Amino acid sequence: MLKISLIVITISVSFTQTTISGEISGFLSVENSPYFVVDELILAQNDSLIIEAGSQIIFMGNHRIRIDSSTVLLAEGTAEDSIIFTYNQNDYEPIENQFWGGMRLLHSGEKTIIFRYCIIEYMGPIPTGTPYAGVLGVYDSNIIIDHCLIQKNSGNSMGGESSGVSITESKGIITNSVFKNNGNDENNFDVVFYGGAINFWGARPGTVVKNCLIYNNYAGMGGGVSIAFSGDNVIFENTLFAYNYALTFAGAAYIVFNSYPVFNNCIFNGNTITDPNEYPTFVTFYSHDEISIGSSILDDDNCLWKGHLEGWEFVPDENECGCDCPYYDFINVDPLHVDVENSDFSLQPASPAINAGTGEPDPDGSPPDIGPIYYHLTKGDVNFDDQINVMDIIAGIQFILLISEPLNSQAWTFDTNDDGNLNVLDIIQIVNVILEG
Ligand SMILES: [Ca+2]
Ligand SMILES: [Ca+2]
Ligand SMILES: [Ca+2]
Repeated sequence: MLKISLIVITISVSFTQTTISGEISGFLSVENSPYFVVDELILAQNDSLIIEAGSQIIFMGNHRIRIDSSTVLLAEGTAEDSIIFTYNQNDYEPIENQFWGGMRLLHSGEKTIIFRYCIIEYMGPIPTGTPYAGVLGVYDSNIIIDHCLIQKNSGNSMGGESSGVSITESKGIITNSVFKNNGNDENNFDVVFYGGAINFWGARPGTVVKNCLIYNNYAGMGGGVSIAFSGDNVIFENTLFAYNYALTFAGAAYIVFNSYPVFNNCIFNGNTITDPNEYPTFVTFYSHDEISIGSSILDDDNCLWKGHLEGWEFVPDENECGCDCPYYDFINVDPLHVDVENSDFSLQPASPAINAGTGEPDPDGSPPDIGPIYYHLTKGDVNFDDQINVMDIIAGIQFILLISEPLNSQAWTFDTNDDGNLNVLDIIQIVNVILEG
């Protein structure tokens, strides 16, 4: 049952806009976009709603989307044509009751809800105590979030869950996505309690966050993410946590109640808490349980605390703070991003993250980089100027004569015969490349 009314307004050129509300299913075409949402949208049981690439869903007030009981929701944009969920920025001042109310995505059954190439932004505060909060509040469902930008969503008051995505008793596959400025207080709304970008509560097996950037998000605990009652079901791969901040504990990740997440090839940079004088040791992580960090980078300001609960009391049993964290396989250095001021988290050629990860090779054939944005290397181009010439040979000779130490990136680019040694054979290879022109 599709209840839409079509309004065609003519000014100097004609364009289409569509008003939607109430029970909805079927297909939202780009032709009839933008869609102005004037009341709550409810997706019918066992039905489907498919949104075409390029469509815009614009909320005209604090309305929400609710789906329940084996409904299929597919919002699959493309790299060229995103699907946008936002509030009406043209006609409204961004005041509290004119942001929208997010999506409550419940009981997908065997089906999977998909958001691909979507921009999902400007959810406003929703009533305190709303279950499964967050702009994507997922409960008892399967969801895929891929190539999405989830930004500038606010939360409800203290006691609520994430501003971004809440994965509750659900399986979430979250890849290639950016979470930024969720839960921060630019609009002076209250801070959410857990997980500024993502809150996991009883995550199901197979939940993964891969190749994502999570930065400038804010929450009471776990400015980036919060994980509870999830066992070892949550795995983070090649994900960046940067400049997230929390009111009390854990700028990057707040991990409690039988949760043992895995972080592999991840970067933690500049995460903090609002008042480090009060809780100076819970800057990056707060964890009751054993967590696993492999081949990752933490900057100097990050601290890791672990402990266990006795009743409700946190009892620290290991303090690995500052620069010396022997229990984990991470490098305590500056990851050397290109321009953090302007949120450019790509790597400089000297970054220690290059070729320092574990797993499958990067697309250039080099060992995997740590973090979500790999640095492309070319064999023989030792000085990264996109040319192979005598300057690369000169750089290589310095390594052979031990005049200078090669960077991670140079150790691979100069080793042109891939034998793991840097010597005259590599120079011969480079000379051949130059002579072949
Ligand atoms: Ca690499
Ligand atoms: Ca070069
Ligand atoms: Ca070699």
